[in-house]
Amino acid sequence: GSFHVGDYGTLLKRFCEGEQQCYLRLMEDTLRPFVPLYHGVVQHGEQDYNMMDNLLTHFNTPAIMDCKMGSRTYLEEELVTARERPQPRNDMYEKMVAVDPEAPTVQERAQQAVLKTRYMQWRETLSSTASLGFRIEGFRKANGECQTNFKRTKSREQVVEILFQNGSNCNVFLQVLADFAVSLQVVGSSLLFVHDWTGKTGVWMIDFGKTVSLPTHHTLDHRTPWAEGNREDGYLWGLDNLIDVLTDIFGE
Ligand code: 4IP
Ligand code: MN
Repeated sequence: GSFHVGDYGTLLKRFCEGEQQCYLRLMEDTLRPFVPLYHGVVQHGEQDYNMMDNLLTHFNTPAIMDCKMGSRTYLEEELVTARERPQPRNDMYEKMVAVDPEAPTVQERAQQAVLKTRYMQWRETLSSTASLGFRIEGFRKANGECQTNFKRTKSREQVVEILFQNGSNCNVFLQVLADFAVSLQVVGSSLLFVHDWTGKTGVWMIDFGKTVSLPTHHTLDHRTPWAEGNREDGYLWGLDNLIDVLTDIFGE
């Protein structure tokens, strides 16, 4: 895989330059408390890794949930590339038909391949990414049982059901979530929810491979719907909806 548990409570993640740049910036940002601390690049064999805190270190058999945030899960640059040098992918076609054999178009079927951006957009509309601005990617229960089959979890009711089943303690996250503020284009990033039986809890932003600085003077409100060129990521819209759903379940 792309992760290794490192020494002294660290985690090694396969090097990605964009992610390194993002972490370096985050370490100087008001968002610092909400991300794993970054410790630089280390080499292992031939491979470079970004080293960061392992968020699970101080938990005792934790329950974990990963919510991918935002209304868009790929970069606008990937759309440009897909138009200029399209590279249809068979692996993504296979992943698509495994979920819905009817999903590919006639042309995609003939090629047995789909463009990555098409696959990503399909995943967005199949799940709650397009309708709520976040989706549940997976969770691990305290007993070790993992569930990642949420590709079709789309409606608010379905999301509520899963959060309710899993989220014995999601209520404690409400305040932390409400304190968030975001100053980057945040694409494909997740919120990691962790809690354990001792009552310890945490929520962190993770996975910054597609989080990039904006061009000078370009700002986002993270709520305006995305249209090509505006770079909006729907992060705060999704966060609003997530907080809203959790408040419905656990708020007074
Ligand atoms: C995955 O699709 C996720 O969208 C990955 O995004 C994405 O990686 C993969 O693209 C894509 O195949 P499934 O979740 O449906 O399997 P993330 O890393 O945000 O989870 P990147 O980061 O590269 O967009 P490929 O190109 O790595 O296969
Ligand atoms: Mn990624």
